[in-house]
Amino acid sequence: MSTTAPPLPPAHGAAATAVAAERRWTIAVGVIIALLVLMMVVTALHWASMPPSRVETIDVKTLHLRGEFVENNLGTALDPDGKVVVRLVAQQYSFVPACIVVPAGMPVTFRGTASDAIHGFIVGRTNANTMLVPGFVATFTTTFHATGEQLMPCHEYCGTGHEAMWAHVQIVPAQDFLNRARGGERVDCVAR
Ligand SMILES: [Cu+2]
Repeated sequence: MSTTAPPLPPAHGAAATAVAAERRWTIAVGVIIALLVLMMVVTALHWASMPPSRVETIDVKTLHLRGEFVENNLGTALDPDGKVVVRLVAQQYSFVPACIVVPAGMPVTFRGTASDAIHGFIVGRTNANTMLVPGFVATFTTTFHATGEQLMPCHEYCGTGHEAMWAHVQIVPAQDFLNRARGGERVDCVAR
């Protein structure tokens, strides 16, 4: 013997309310998806029509063999046109050079790249701050006003040794720097 529960009476009012609510949510979600797709299309078209103005690439595989970032060209140079240029390479888990010398009160251009993973640095509490991405050269120019020593930590997580990845920056009086760099050699403060 089996007992079958009598069918529930059709709840017309409740069902209609549920269907109407579902329809409203369907429309709301559809509008949100359409907006997101529109954002992607507009952004893609904008980037396609206005690519970044200056992207400088470099071959990671030959970084240490030839070109601007060979080891004996790293450090701070006084270029023939009087520009001060710091060239550095970031690698797991150090910066080369590990101690950088810059003059106070003069524009200093940093040119850096990475040889393995994405790194980055910030110099103390100054606005010198960039990412270093393998295959690309990061460049910015800044002026340090106060002399003294600043810490320069890696600020992009780059692996298990990340927290030990530091360099030091010595900001020296401009005349001291010019005296050391005038001969064309690369200046740094790495203990040898
Ligand atoms: Cu790093």
